[in-house]
Amino acid sequence: MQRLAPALRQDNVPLDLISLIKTILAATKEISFRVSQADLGGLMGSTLDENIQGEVQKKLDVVANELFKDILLESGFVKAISSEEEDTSVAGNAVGKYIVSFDPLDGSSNIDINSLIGTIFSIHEAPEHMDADNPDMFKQSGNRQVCAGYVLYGPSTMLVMTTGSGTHFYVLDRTHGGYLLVQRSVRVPEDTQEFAINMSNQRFWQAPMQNYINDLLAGDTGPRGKNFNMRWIAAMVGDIHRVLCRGGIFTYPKDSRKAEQPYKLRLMYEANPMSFLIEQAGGLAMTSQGRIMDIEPDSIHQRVEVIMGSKNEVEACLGYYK
Ligand code: AFP
Repeated sequence: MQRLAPALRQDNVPLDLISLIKTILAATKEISFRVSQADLGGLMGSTLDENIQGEVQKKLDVVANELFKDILLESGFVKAISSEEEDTSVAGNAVGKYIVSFDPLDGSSNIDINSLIGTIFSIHEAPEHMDADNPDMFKQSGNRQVCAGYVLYGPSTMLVMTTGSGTHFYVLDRTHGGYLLVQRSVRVPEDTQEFAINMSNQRFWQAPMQNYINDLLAGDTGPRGKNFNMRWIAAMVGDIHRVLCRGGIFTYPKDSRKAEQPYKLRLMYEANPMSFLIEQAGGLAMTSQGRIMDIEPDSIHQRVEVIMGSKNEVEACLGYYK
């Protein structure tokens, strides 16, 4: 099995980007170890603080965020970072070539139940004309990502990453301490009979999503003429990993629970990196209005509607919005 750096060189990834990716992965190995220690490391449970998103922070959220921040800012490769757990971007090396957005631990509500969690990251080139402390550097569309990926801290620790030459799977090999390539150019099946949505919010969705899900639930006697299965992991990393492995549609639609916040998922830390991975694997990553990666962001913590996965099923869902 191929090691990470040769696999990246095969895709013509520049050497400085390979070094940055290896820096990010060093942090994920440490987090993977801490996650595996669970209560033994005293890191279960919540802090008394809320993050900028208004969510109570788990102790592991804070530890993972600090680890990422320190290792990236000390690396010299990075002009600034932005994190789901930080109020605004944090400046690094004034002449660093890249900026990194990350969700240090996605699926925080799964931490205390020893269930799936992961780290999501997205890399853009840093605009040379902006100062390192200018958060506007991060207002770049997903189309301009040079790398995106996640690390899933599951029964095995897996890295799923793209640099624009397909989406590849790697597994952390604890015997030599590095990630090994296990599947190159993963493809999302175009058709599926599996959907992922938080059904408890059904009454808050817009009519098109209500109608689409009702038709899936009607099964083989309904308009879709086939039965659908449902899965919900409550961690986007887990749900998207399943979609990449065997197809499916994952959606977090617009809802009316909070008028001032109609969307749940974050563009920079969740939607854009997952869109890059899904599209590079032949799937679609959309809102009901267009491609997610075409969105020109207006703030670093922006939230967005998400409908992504198997191509034909995403198109079927979008048909309800026409
Ligand atoms: P946290 O990491 O902040 O817990 O959120 C996880 C997440 O943003 C995403 O990964 C899940 O798909 C979604 O929230 C789950 O949300 P529900 O609370 O609706 O299950």
